[in-house]
Amino acid sequence: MTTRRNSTAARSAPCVLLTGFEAFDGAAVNPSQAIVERLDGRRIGGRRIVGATLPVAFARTGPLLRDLLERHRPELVIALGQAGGRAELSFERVAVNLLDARIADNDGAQPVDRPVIADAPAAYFSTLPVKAIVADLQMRGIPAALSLSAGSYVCNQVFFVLAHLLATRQPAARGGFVHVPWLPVQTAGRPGQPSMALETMVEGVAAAIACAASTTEDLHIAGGSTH
Ligand code: PCA
Repeated sequence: MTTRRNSTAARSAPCVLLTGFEAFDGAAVNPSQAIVERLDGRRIGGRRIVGATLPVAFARTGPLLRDLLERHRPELVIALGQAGGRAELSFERVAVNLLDARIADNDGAQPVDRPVIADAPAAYFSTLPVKAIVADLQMRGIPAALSLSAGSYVCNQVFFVLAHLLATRQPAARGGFVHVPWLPVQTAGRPGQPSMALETMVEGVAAAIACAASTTEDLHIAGGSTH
């Protein structure tokens, strides 16, 4: 009886959906998946974290994301992906309605110059308080930055589909996308390339969730991303 009451309470607690991606482009790991596995099931600021790993596959991510949103009805969604070569946790500001894949996805698909969703707007903004989050992380000593482009590959697709679904079906929920650097092990054969320890990324994403959950108005401070 108690167990049932507890589990019902657990299910009804406000939920944060946290997604990552499987490995792609011949890599053995994807840090975004490792972060999600570490935070799945945790509670942050009274919210239950529900983690999910998405395939790096243009045809499959949209329906999966839609199902996850319908099943969990999250109040907050943070989608993560790897951006090798970046040095900071990058809080993406703009999802663009464009696919232009530099390499094939894990299913062998390589769309070029196609919309993510035909007849949808050209772009959406993140509805996360990105400036407040970046300021909070920097104060904690965690490298964080704003970014104007999530690229035109599967990460941008997920960001755009997420933004479109939230705008059209779940407008009370907020969400956005964060690109994360390579793990140190991924730069072993890439001298001079930046990386970030998994612990630091987990701490940064957890702090970002807490900040987003408690901040409804973003800071109005100069940001001025150059990329
Ligand atoms: N990064 C890729 C797709 C999956 C991932 O982790 C991207 O930036 O589009």
